[in-house]
Amino acid sequence: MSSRVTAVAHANIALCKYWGKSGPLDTPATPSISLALDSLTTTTHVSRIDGESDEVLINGQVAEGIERERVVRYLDIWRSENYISGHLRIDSENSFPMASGLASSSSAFAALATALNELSEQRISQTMLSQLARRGSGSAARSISGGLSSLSSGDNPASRLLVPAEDVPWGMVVGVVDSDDKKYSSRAGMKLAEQSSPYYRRWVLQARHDYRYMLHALRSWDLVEVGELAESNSNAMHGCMLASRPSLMYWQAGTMDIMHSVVSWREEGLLAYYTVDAGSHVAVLCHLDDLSEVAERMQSINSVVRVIANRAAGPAGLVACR
Ligand code: 2P0
Repeated sequence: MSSRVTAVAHANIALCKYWGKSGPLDTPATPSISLALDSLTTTTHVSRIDGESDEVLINGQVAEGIERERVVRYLDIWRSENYISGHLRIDSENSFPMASGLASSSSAFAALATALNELSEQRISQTMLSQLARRGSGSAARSISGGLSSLSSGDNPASRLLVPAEDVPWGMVVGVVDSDDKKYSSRAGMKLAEQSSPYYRRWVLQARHDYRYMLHALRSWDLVEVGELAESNSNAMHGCMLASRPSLMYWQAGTMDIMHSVVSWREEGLLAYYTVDAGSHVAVLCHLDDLSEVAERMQSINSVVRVIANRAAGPAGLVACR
């Protein structure tokens, strides 16, 4: 029986966004499709401890308050299913900024679920593991399978691998802009949008429509079609967010700088398309051959504080057990 397990998972950025959830199993209201990114990783060590409570470390700091609660509540789900027992020490490190719209919870909960699965010795199927990762964070379900993955809406969905990382001819350059931690978590933001945005129902319909077209566009590897759809899907989600009361305005001035720049690069012939999650940073989809060009251009935008170029990443996995 392993007493210490280490797992790694990659964050993913959605081309068709998941925004809206309902019910005790956090069922997604919209189906989504995402790309896992190889430079955005979470490495999580999990070990058994004798203490009275769980210990949670994030990026070398003892986690407190809501951050700790979220992890402990997640461990409680595994304990309530009798997959694990007793208390654990969770030590998690991210290679990139957290709580800022870079999908850190996707890699965090995918790495944690993968480590817990090994520790539990339950031999949980990939489908069930993805469902369990989703209970920690909706987008984490897609980081279990990596590459280009989909997550449907409806009852208790699991992710489905559409295209493995090695077959994806595209990458994403992330432009990090100056911003505080976001005011609304995705969970709180989704609830606010559902309760107050006049466009929420329209967004859900549009997202379902975009998802079907995206699956179709991916079959022909048409970056123009995929990119245009990804951009308009992101804009539609932000339209719904912006119209919430109070407004969910995740964008900063730097976010707008990047979006405008990407549109002008396209006018110059560079195929690049932006997408923005529930935060201020921007991910730009492009051909792998254009990855360095896009990264260089991104670097030259004044409001960009960090540039992270990514190829597609594989599934979550174990790196060590003892
Ligand atoms: C996505 N997002 O499809 C969308 C786009 C944010 C915008 O999934 O509350 O981190 O942790 O379950 O899964 C963010 O939501 O939310 C998300 P929680 P999650 O990637």
